[in-house]
Amino acid sequence: MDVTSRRRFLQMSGVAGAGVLASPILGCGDDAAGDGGVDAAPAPAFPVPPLDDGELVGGVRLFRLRLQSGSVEWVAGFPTATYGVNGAFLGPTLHFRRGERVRLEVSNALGETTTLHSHGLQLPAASDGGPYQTIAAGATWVTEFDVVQPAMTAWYHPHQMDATARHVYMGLAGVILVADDAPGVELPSTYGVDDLPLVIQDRRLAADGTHPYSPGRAPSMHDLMAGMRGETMLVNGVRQLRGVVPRGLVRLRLLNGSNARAYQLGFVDGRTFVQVAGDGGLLAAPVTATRVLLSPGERAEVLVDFGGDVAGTTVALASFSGEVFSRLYAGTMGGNVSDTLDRTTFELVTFEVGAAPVTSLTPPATLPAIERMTADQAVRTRSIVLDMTGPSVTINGARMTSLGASVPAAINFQIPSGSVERWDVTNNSFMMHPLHIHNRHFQILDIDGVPPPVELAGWKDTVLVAPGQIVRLMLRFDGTTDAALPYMFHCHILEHEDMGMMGQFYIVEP
Ligand SMILES: [Cu+2]
Repeated sequence: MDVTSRRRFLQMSGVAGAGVLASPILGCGDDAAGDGGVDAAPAPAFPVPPLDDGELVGGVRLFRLRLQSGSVEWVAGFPTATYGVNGAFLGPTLHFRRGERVRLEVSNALGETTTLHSHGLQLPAASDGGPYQTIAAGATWVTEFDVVQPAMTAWYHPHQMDATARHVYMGLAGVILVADDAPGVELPSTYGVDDLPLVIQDRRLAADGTHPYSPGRAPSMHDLMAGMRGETMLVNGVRQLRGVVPRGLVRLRLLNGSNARAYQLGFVDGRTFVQVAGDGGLLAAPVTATRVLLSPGERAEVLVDFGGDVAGTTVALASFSGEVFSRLYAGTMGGNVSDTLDRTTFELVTFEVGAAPVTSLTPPATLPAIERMTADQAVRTRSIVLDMTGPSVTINGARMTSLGASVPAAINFQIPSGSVERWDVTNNSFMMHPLHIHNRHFQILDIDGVPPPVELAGWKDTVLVAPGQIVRLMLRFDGTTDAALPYMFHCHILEHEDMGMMGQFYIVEP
């Protein structure tokens, strides 16, 4: 990165953390090209997290991740205390390749226990990074696993029992790109140029730069029940993110990394885009749309064509939250757990159309078929009821109070490997809950009895369940078995997760 670009990024981001300064913003390795995945960027153009290709050691791709404290000056003159991975806030984009073995060495310099969960990856339970894989202060967690899944956008974040919400809000999160050598669809893939991760988060910043999870402060019971929201929007850790895109096709990897807020994303000029992927990789067909709704934890990949724009044109990506408010929040109680932004439209990113594109790609006309699972494949059915009563958030009436212990009784599903199950998820409460299931991607069978639209019919790991809805999921539990270590499933409103809206399942020998 040249000096001008670096200064420009820092001006835009207000980043003061030494860790961010120390690492290149576009850290593409020389070995990135030619693997069918992400290409090295010819020139920095857009403020994105650094790309981390790891280091091949004895055939294993090693990533060294350091969880550390830092600060970022989002409010001029008032640095906010933050957490980050190899930097002050957020972490590098990890570039995994299908078929490779990956080794994570995660050192914890935070001064408190945490974990690092790979959200959306199919992993042995011991590598999941969930609440059972704690990393004590000063310790290093080392885990290895094979990357077995097709190309997709996943992400990582802590999953520490009772502290996930705070650790993510402080800044611990990052994107994982899984690349795949399989022949097929050609998509923009020059990282930081026409392949851009956008980590969308909101923060409640006071005039002195603090927020409710700052050291010495604590969220209110209302914030815990509603889920922590904020009025300051950050994308890739930057307020009012602005960047230059080529005058051609651009791929946005959208990640809702917020603790509790959903976003109804679209462009303010009404332009269409083509959604090609959801949580678990490519959809069965491209979907031309003007909106994509993402609840916390969900991802979408969309292609935006800036080829018809005059250089210098600016276009904003916004959340048209008011359009979906009445779907996501019901009645007076729903009104109480939402905020002003949930009822309105607000901008997130400004794209400035730059010079000629680096490719002449157009959106794919078709995508590889996805075999749909059918209800009759299920060998058993489970009922998952999401509810909020009084000051508690529950799954099947239970609230996980500490690891493996719940009130009134722990949810511990024993699932024989190879089983196909149907999970009927009912939301009896007045607000949406995004249900996330670790390790296994699922398909939505139907929503209130209606088959899902194409954009929700691909593989997913997180599903928005609106008030009063019944969403039926089809899951196939294969892969590694472990009778001793469970995987988690939980609401991805992180305050709800911390309050115990979480169950566990074991994949056991058949
Ligand atoms: Cu919830």
